[in-house]
Amino acid sequence: MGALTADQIATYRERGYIVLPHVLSPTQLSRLRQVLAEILERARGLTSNDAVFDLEDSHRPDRPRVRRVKTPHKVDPFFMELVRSPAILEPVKALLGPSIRFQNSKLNLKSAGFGAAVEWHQDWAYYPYSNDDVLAVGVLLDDMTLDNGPMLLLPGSHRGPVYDHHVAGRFVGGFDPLKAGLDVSPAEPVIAPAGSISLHHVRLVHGSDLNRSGADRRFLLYELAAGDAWPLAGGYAHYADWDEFNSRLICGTPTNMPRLADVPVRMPLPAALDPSSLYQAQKGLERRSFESYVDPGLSIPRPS
Ligand SMILES: O=C(O)CCC(=O)C(=O)O
Repeated sequence: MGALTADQIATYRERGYIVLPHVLSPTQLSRLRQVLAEILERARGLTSNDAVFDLEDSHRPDRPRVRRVKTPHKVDPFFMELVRSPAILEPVKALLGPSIRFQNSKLNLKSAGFGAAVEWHQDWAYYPYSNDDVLAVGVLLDDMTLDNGPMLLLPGSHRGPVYDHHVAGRFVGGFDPLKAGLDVSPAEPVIAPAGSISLHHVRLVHGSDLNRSGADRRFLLYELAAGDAWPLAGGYAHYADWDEFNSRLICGTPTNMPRLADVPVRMPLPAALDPSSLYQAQKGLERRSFESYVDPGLSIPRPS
């Protein structure tokens, strides 16, 4: 028996995602939280985004508000150790095959009371490949509940079109479902306890609301691709040479024969005005589907 049942694999193919409860051991979960707490210590006093931290718009140096830790795997080796652990890697192999290429990691903090929304998007719009055996693993550091801005996934949308994530011809990393004529009301929230993981297909439409609750919703994401999926665009399409490209394989064997599939592709070009994070790129959207946090200290009227 593999890491996933035939039913789980069929559900992933049909709906575009699965959620596996209680995948991390208590030791892995507490280590992850501890490593994150150590990283966040470094955000004190920051005045603007840097290579590691993406800050909430309401951040102040005396009241640090980090929205995302960018590329946490470059900050602490524990993140690569975790993605290589059988608890995470085996389910991924069951869906993508024996060779897996690591693309990137990111950690969305979505803190209690103000953690920012993520507008509707498809990861595929940011990084198309030669085939779509590409997915994101989400690792829940906290319980994800209905009121702390859970990730919302639109079942089956990974088998549909790639929506236009451009405004006035420029990539903005999100789209307006109203304008696209897409009904997102059937989207389902990931509701699961801390230590669970989600696996969602790269073409699946997803987003998440502002965290209005009193509980943090910290969520680590790993972007992973089948070894024969070739990156077409985005920062990860650039590699120095053969060795550097293959150093990203976390299991399996290198191939120089990309598998080409009949997949819809729209390049994320011209690049977003600020491509430093999804949150910054999505500022280019004409209309937001989710509310933004308004600092009560600044007397700006809340949108109705
Ligand atoms: O944090 C979330 O709810 C969604 C994250 C996501 O889709 C992303 O960061 O690309």
